[in-house]
Amino acid sequence: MTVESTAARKPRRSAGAKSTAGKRTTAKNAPNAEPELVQLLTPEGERVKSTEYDKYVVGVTPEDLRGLYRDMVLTRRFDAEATALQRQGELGLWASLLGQEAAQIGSGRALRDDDYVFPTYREHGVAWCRGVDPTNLLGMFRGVNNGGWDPNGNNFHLYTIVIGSQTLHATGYAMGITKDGADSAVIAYFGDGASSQGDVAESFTFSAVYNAPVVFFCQNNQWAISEPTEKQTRVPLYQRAQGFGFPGVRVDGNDVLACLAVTRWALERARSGEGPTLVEAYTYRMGAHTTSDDPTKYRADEEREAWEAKDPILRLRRYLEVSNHADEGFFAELETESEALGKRVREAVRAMPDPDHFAIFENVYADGHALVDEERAQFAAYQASFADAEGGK
Ligand SMILES: Cc1ncc(C[n+]2csc(CCOP(=O)(O)OP(=O)(O)O)c2C)c(N)n1
Repeated sequence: MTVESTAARKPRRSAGAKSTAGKRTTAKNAPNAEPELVQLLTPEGERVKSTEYDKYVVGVTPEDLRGLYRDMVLTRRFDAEATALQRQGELGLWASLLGQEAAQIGSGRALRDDDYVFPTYREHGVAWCRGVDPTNLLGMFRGVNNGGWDPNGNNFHLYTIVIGSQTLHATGYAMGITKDGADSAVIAYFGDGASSQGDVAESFTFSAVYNAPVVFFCQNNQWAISEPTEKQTRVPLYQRAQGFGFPGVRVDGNDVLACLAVTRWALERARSGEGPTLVEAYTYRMGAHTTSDDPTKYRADEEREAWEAKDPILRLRRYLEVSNHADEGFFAELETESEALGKRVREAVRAMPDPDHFAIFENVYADGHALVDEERAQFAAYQASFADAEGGK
């Protein structure tokens, strides 16, 4: 059974949301821009028809939808556990994906096993879709491994913190796929802030010129730490693609079904030799940039509250309920599964060794380096300065 549209009545739109079928609005910072938003599920959980993108989700069954919901719920549960573990001193840092579950699960579930993913440091939902065990991600944030998984095991590259650099790696990998004559594709994740990096512009140029099978998936979560998107661009980000010679589209990043459809479309283009696509998933970082950040210093509570009304999990739940695709038993079982995941992750992290504070100085240069030696000595002296505070331990 396939999923029917429940939008026999005219779709309602929430404040700020613009569907492709609806009225165009002009971004206040971009006089000539007319941003459109691909949306298949409204924040109220109503199915919106799309002449262009419905065909990419036509085979999505109620079971598939429950699967997408489960992915998002478990990812959010895992993410909440990781934030708590950082607060308890078990992790050095955590970069929460709260609010971005639909963008990541929708795009992640559009991929084939032989496709290759280049993530940033926030793609926990995509890692989940690729089968990377969540505890492996946490080992890196605890400082006890240098990545924690074999990139080739799941075709999921290591987390990349050098902003935007992975788009170049993705482009090179995609060019290699073409040379191999394969029909797999590459997806590169990056943020709105990264879009200002030269690396991203270079990867757009190369991928366009070489017709590389790569999907640039930009999660515009509105903030690059404390910098708002209007400080990154004068035009909607997806429109940048046009200048490089390939299509760009803005999708409602809190709508998992639309993210699935749009990513499938972009991957299909890549596979069929049509080259790169820029997908701008318009979403919101509901939490802090990382656990080292305090967003109350630079953004208003009302902004977050407005986005909470567009919560990606809530909207799919509403759709599942109204269309009778999931019953109370399903939600209850998922709750139990979520708690079990939290417990498993918690126990696994607590069982991990403490990080070796000096490991950071290793593997920088094969033969060592005077500057690294100096820094190591400085750090040793700094640590020794706490000896008294710890009772001479
Ligand atoms: C090349 C480089 N410059 C600066 C930084 C510091 N930095 C870390 S995250 C970040 C903001 C990234 O914002 P965005 O690309 O929007 O992604 P988000 O964190 O919002 O997901 C910056 C500037 C870095 N890691 N790498």
